[in-house]
Amino acid sequence: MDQRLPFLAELERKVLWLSTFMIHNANHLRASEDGLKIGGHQASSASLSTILTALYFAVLRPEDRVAVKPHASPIFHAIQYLFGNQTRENLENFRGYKGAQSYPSRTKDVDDVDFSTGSVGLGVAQTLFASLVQDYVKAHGWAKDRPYGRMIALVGDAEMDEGNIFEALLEGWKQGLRNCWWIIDYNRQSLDAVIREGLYARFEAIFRAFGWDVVILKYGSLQEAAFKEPGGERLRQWIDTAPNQLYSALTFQGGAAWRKRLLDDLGDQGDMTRLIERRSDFELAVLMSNLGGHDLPNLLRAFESIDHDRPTVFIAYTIKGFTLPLAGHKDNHAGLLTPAQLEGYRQGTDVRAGHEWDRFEGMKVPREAMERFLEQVPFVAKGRRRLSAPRLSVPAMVSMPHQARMSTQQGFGLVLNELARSSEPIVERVVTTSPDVTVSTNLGAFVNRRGLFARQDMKDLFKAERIPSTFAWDFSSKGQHLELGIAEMNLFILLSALGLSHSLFGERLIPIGTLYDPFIERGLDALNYACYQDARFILVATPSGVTLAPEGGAHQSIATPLIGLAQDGLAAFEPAFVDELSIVLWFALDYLQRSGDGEPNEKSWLRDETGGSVYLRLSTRLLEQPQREIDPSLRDQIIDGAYWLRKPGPNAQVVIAYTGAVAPEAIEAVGLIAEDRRDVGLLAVTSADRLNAGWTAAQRARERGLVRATSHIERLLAEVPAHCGLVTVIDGHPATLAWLGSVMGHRTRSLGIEHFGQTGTISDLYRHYGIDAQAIIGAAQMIAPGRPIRHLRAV
Ligand SMILES: Cc1ncc(C[n+]2csc(CCOP(=O)(O)OP(=O)(O)O)c2C)c(N)n1
Ligand SMILES: [Mg+2]
Repeated sequence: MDQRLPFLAELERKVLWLSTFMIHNANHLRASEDGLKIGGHQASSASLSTILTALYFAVLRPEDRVAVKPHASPIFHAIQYLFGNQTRENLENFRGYKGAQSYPSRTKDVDDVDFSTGSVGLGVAQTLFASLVQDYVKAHGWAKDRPYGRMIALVGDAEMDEGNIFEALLEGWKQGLRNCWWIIDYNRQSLDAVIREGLYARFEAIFRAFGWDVVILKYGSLQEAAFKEPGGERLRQWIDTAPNQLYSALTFQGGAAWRKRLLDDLGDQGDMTRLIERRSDFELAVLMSNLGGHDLPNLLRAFESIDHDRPTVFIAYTIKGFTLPLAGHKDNHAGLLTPAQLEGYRQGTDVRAGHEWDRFEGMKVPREAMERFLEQVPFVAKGRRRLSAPRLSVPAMVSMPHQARMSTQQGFGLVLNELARSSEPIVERVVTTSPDVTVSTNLGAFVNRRGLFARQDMKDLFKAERIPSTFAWDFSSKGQHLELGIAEMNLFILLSALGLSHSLFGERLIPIGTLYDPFIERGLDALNYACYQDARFILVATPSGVTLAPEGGAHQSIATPLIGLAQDGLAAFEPAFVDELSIVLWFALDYLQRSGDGEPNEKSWLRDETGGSVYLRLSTRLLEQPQREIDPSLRDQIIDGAYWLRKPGPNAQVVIAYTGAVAPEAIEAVGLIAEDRRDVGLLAVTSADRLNAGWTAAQRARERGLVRATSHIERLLAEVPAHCGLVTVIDGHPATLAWLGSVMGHRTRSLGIEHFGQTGTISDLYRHYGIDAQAIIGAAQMIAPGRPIRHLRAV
């Protein structure tokens, strides 16, 4: 017999108890103070107790990386507690302030979480992309002495409804995915319901179609033994054809119900009846719940017999609420044990009152032996699993593109082309990717120089055939561009995996992803999770707003500047000019590598030492570029979020603040307004996000007693007289800049886009939506009353 089994059986009992008690404690003891029940997913956790026990205490290796189904968080924390990686205080404070998190969290939990989960489907796909990143890192000759890890996801069966999983599957197939395991917790229950009959067969067909190996873990070893008894084959047939609802209901009802039903259906006064009668009610219940996903010997055999790197899915039959009184009940998702049930459970598992949290309490294996076993578990044998990589130095800036008329999108392509030509070490680490918009977002030049990545070389056939093309796209293992199909969810999940490479694989990458700005919303949840996990990347979104005019009304983006403002972990910029863009890109190369302690910068009040990801909202509109030298002070202001393009005089009546591609309209309006209003100012806002963050932080600091704390926008607007009106304008939702009026209390009118869908030229659309020079002048007239502004045309 496998020597590990007695230990694993005890550990499974233990993690089940601890996770159940943890949830009970959070609900009945802690939350009762506030009179609220916070739920806790006891049933979801129990469903994975056997599989997680087998994985963490036997199968996993330190180099493996795991995404644990969100609702198995209590089991995960209990396992880490037994390893000594999680504290008792955190378990007692499960779901509480700074306690163990409701869903495993890389950033908020202390216990070695590889991927944050919570929004179902994302963690699953993340393992697939992490495996592609592992291949990328290895193919480039990095992480040489680190063995290949398996990227493993524990997947809820209802989680498989999420479309992003299928988008990822297709991409994985294209990229030659390997070293990836998905283990489907086939408990046949979702949150609301019991799932459709025969779903496993659909899963099986889908995975096989994408080139995966499929392992179905249906029966446990007790069941397999029973099938060999006389009459056993009929039992197997009964199990195979029993409807999911019935199986769940009988599981919930227990041994006596099983006996009645089986005898009614199968009783033959012969072999079959004897097979049933030989067992007590308890034994019968144990037999019928001994499914493949609850059988340690079978699980170990299944996992440990995989001797190849092909992607493999395990469909493991389990019971939601395994061994608990709420097992199998269709309403059990948020179900909790009653205090009386918990008391019964405590006694049944040999835990003394007052010793509920003790690590070795009630274990049938001697403590020393168990301690030795735990020390030798391969997964924890090498200590800390989370890795790090040194920062790459950012060289002095390459020369800035200088053409008289350029768009920021063009400028981006030119800067990246310059970067691609450079031999600086950091450029080796740049990896670009795009969901089928590489060319239309101007990444083409970079890709021409640096090539596409594939594990196997593939020549550009057009080039070989001497057919002229702007793009020479050879694939090789040294290429630096990852070509993606059109799925923005995949883009963000890949960026998340690339942007965690330093932590997952100990090798730093500088990921740059491009897409059309409106399609950020298509993948927004994945972007949100990427940021939540603290993945580091540069996101370049172009074209944007209504300025992409002839591209089509359906492609216009309105809300993205607000996403930039609100998204935690993402610094958003919308430069108008290419010199600003170059400066921001250079800043981003460094910013995304930072991981300081989060103390705010005393000048900007931004937490710049902490670092984060960067979002650039760009445009295809050609603008006259300013001919100017950028001194260090202007450079800092561009990065901090705003600077005066025209400083308001002491008697200013109007200030125009603009962001992005509407710069010419703002500049024109200021010129025309200036004939009839005094000392007009023009504020260029390069990052509403950072200006706003600095302002909020400075206010908070003052409220805490740092009376001199002043943010960048406060310093800028301090020069504007109190009676002056403010007109803000952006090709995006007006609320992006509307808050500027609250900084010093200036009366403010905010122009922007609230509706979308109209096609036309830029000037048609700016007029239609009210962000042209005339609209700015009209707003100025109203907000800064005085003699009529002559250039305001009567409408
Ligand atoms: C994107 C998203 N939508 C909805 C939810 C709410 N939710 C949490 S669990 C769940 C169903 C879980 O079913 P399954 O994946 O089968 O896991 P089980 O509860 O059976 O363990 C749902 C809908 C969520 N967490 N994420
Ligand atoms: Mg389920």
